[in-house]
Order: sequence, then C-alpha cells, then structure tokens
Amino acid sequence: MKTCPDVGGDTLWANMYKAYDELSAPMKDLCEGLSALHDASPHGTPERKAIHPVVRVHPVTGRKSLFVNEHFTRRIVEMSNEESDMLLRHLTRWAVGPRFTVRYRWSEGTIAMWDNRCTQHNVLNDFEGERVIQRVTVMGDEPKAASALRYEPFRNAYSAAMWRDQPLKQFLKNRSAEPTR
Ligand SMILES: O=C(O)CCC(=O)C(=O)O
Ligand SMILES: [Fe+2]
Repeated sequence: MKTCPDVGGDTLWANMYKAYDELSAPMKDLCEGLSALHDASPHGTPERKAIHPVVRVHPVTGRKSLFVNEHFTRRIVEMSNEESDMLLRHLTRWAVGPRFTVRYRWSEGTIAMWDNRCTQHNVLNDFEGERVIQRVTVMGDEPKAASALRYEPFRNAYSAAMWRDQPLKQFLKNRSAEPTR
C-alpha cells in the first residue's frame, strides 16, 4: 500500500474453502455438478467470457472451494434463467457472509499476499482522498471442477423470456465453433 486514506478503503477477503465446507450436503451435491458463465462487464470488457465450475479444486491443497461471485458470475449453465438467478443470489451472498470474511485496515507500506484460487476480495468504496496500491498478479491456472459435470447446458423451449438465454446460447455456440485444442 503506497497511499492510504485516513479513514476507509479497507479490503475484505472471504474464504471460499469455508463457504463451500459449510454448505449443506444436498447443496454441495447440487453445486458440484454445475458450471457458470462469467463475464468481465464490470471491468468494461463484457466480451471476456468464460465458463467455470461452480465448485473448483485447488491444484496444490486439493481442497474444494466455491467459485461464484456477485461481480463476474452471470448464469448457471445447466439451469433456467430463473433457477440460476435464485441459486446465484443465494450463493453469492452466502459466500461473502461475515462468518467467512476478514476485514483488513491498511497502513502505508503494508504488503498483503492472497490466493485468488480460494478467496474473493472486495475494497470498500467508503473513503475520500487518495488510495494508491501497487499490485502484482501471478497468472492463474484453469479452474478444475471438483467432480464431473452431471448435466447438459440448459436448452430453453420457446418462451417470452427466451432472450435471457441468448448470452449463454451465443457463448456455447461460439465455443463449439472453435477448433478443439
Ligand atoms: O486495493 C485493494 O485493496 C485490493 C486490490 C485488488 O482488488 C486487486 O489487486 O485485485
Ligand atoms: Fe481485485
């Protein structure tokens, strides 16, 4: 941390191992069979999209963690839009609940290291004045699913709400058009 406001600008980190561990058994079971479409629209690049497992396995520790967040996760691939909204609303709030979260008050010169494979973070936008932080990010590996996906992508019959399925359908179509690596 280079320059810190007198008050505010704390960072919150939530532990996605614990967010997964404390789900009920049936919810774990459901989530492990699912994947989700993510996009980077909050960063001004909505064309950056990817499908990731809802529960991922850490490549070093082998532990499972929840891998959805309010910022980037748009849609559960295997569910209808309404079902997806319901589940994502629950999971994204659950994941950042106080029981899984630490709140860090910075001072200048402090260095923080964290692992994006099993945490998520958020800076509180509650400060006035300057906040300057320098960061280095290590390239991530591709998130690996905790278990094989069990369901096909959701295919909607014609309905008034079909337009809501378009971003997912378009992504799956483009993906299947790509040459396999
Ligand atoms: O400014 C911070 O506290 C965290 C910065 C951040 O979000 C990041 O490096 O990804
Ligand atoms: Fe960040």
